[in-house]
Amino acid sequence: MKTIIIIFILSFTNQYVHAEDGHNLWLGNKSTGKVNVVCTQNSATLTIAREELQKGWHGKDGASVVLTIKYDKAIKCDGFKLNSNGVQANTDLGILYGVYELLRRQYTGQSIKGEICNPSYEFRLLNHWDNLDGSIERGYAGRSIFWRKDNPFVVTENDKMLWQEYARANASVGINGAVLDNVNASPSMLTLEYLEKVKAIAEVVRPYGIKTYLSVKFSSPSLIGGLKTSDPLNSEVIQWWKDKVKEIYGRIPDFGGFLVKASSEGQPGPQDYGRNHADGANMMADALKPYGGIVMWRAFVYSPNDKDRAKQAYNEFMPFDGQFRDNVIIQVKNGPVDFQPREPFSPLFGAMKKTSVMPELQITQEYLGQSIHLVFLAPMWEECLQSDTYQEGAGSTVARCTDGSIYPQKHTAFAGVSNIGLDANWCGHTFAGANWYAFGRLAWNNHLTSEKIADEWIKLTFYQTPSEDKNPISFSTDWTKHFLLPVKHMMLQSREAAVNYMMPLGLHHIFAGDHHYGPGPWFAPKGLRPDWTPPYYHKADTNGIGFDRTRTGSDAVSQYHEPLNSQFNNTKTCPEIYLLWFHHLPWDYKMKSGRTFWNELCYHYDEGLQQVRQFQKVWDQAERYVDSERFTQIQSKLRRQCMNAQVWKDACLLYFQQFSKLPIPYNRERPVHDLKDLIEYDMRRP
Ligand code: GCW
Repeated sequence: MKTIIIIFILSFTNQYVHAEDGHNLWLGNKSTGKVNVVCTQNSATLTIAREELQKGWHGKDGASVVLTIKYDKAIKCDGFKLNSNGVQANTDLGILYGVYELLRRQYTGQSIKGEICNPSYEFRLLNHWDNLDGSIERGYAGRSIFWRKDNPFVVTENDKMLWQEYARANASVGINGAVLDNVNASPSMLTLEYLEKVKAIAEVVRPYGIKTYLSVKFSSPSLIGGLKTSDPLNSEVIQWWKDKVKEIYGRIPDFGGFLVKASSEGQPGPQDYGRNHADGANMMADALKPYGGIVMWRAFVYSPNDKDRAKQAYNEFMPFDGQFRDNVIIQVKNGPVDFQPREPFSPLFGAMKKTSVMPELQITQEYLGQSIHLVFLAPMWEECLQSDTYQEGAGSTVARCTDGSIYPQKHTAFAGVSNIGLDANWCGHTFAGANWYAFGRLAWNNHLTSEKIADEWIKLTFYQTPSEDKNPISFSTDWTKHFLLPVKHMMLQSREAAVNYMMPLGLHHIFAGDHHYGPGPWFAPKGLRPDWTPPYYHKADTNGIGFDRTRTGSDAVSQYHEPLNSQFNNTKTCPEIYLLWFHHLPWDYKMKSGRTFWNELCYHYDEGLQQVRQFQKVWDQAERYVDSERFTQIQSKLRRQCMNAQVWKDACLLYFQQFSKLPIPYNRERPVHDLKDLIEYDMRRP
């Protein structure tokens, strides 16, 4: 009887649908046939490659695949050569990446025609802002998968399984490193028991090619080493770091190196001892050098009394160009301020010509709706990577200035602040998984388009091969038309929608204090440092709005190479998306559309809200193609996103209207809230 009921239920279940909590990410697809894997060598990594082919094969049933490790100088690092019947690489890891690419192409219906795929960057890293008590700074998907408060040093089978799944997901998109702890680092990270735990993690993730790295606190020698100082030029301090590094490599022979946030937001650094960034970074680099380790030294620095925070990183780092050791990489956030919904690229890209420079992106959506809002970040990253710096003539994009195409930098790297936690679906929102995926894909190939990445991710994450399907995969017209295309369109619009309803036309950092989830353009408690308050950034008054960074203002424009310097400096040539970043404009300034600036601002806020309402419609129509668990979770998050977008629009327009004193254009929808209520309102409350 039981069997009959089950068969009855199964026969009525939609062919595309099965219960799914999102834990499988983009890797949930089972093979549709058998494959014979030929490989004469053996290693833990090659065993994984073999098993992945068997688990996920979607090629011809009974076909053979040959895995060949043979040196070819056209293949770089862990790159590979792909054929429909085999993968060739210089390393085992190259084979594994080739296998994942082969399976991805089979599954997403892309052709395979004997080509070489080399990674754009040598080091492709997640930065976990995980604290040793298990909390995660700016984490929105549960607690840390690496650290916990109770029984911190016990390693369970469950831990190992999770770390393995984590490593597999990373390897499948080419990520090859993980910084395991917060850049606001605890000195305890370097104590024996924690290092033992790092060793345990490293052992699990190693076969997948993931190297472990640690964020370290600059003052560790005095905090845990018993020294009187942490001065980087002090011989005892130098020796302390050498000994510590030796101790680490004794446990973790393939340890990757250190990430350092120094002299920034209260973190200690070389400047506390009258030294500079190069003194600090080089001292650590020398300790790591004998083992092949690197130092990623962050350029995220700014001071409370700065006239323009956006200028500080450039001002502080440019004088040291050429003075860093060759195993130091300066890690630069994509924009000059701080992971805002939209910023121009950081002027350090391309400007530091004699130093290795790496981009740092934020995958966790600190400033983009956290794990509630559906915002696909690839378009934002693509915008940054494809921005032309003009540093070595036209075509000197951020991508080419950082991946070794233009400058002969010794190391190339790409980092993303992770959005992963203990939530069943890893990232809190199913669509936030797309951002982890996109980060990895762009780290491997910084010329991929957002459209291609979204297309792949949707197919891998949502398409269930109907049981009667024989290979090769063919996506039904129905699924393509009613699911793939509208959902992809929604993803590709989602970042611009967020910019529209949060801070369009160059506005930035007008978030509620501290949590950065909702709007707070008014937020300016007495005594708080000005650069932590929105009025510092929007400068709204009765004359107008925006931060004057022109040559007669803070002159941040001059940190950009011509023709950008002049372009940004002039309101007529400055792209409208950056207008308030570079200019203080009168409310009646004439925009290209013919509208006044105030009216244009109202249009953008309203447009953002309408876009999210449209996303709801797209998603509700997708119901029959998605399992109910993921469908309802996303549906309910979209409802909150709509309510939040309304709050953003009302809060910002009503607040700025106090200065513009102009009506909201009568053909736009009216605010539905009162400003005074919104000032009291905490948008984090569901
Ligand atoms: O954006 C700010 C965040 C901090 C973060 C800092 C950084 C880890 O609000 O939470 O600290 O950037 O990047 O160091």
